[in-house]
Amino acid sequence: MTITITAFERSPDGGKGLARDTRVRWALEEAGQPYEVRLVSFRAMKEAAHLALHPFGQIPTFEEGELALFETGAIVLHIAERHPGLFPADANARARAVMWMFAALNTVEPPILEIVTVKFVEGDKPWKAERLSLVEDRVRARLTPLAARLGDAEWLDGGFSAGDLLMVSVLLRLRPSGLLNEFPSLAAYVARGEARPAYQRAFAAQLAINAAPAPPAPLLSAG
Ligand SMILES: N[C@@H](CCC(=O)N[C@@H](CS)C(=O)NCC(=O)O)C(=O)O
Repeated sequence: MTITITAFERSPDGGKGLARDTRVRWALEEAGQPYEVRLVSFRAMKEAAHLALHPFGQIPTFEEGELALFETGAIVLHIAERHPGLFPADANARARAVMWMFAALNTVEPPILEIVTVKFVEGDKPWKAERLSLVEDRVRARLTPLAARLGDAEWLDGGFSAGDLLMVSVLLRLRPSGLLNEFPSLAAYVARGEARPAYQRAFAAQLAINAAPAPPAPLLSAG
């Protein structure tokens, strides 16, 4: 059955791979599953056809036969459960991989997203610098124990898993802030994730769309 995901017609990040379709592409590449992509504009994301798939009008979505999913974590979990490559065989190790998926999305990502909010939504506020400093400290408070737990290990719990896929994806969002470089072991962990051939294929696929020249603006009628 064909797998179809949705992605931005043109990602606001210009192809840095930070839009969440990259996480789903990466999971599908790790699992060796071919997929098709339906590109959606910001306007189309809020229209009925897309809202039927995603009640919040966002990307990514995942369709396979009768099944339609939204929420990146649920999509990656589904792919990991159905195909080899993202979950260990041992049931307890699998439960820990799921734990790291939740930790990435639920505990580490929220303060990281706050940095994006301060910079791009609240950038004109007089208190921006003060709030940014507070939020950056909240991020450090997550990265310090994460780095301690990772230690010298290659991945969070034995072999690479869907937990690492989401944790690396979440940490990648920090790169523009420079905060990741304060934690060299985490920066190296992210680099290991990015070096995986499956990540490289996922990144290249989204870049091919987002780095392509923009279509010409429609000509206005002179009449
Ligand atoms: N919790 C959702 C978040 C989805 C999300 O924020 N998607 C962004 C792109 S990465 C989006 O569609 N933004 C446009 C919008 O919210 O209008 C998930 O993990 O899938």
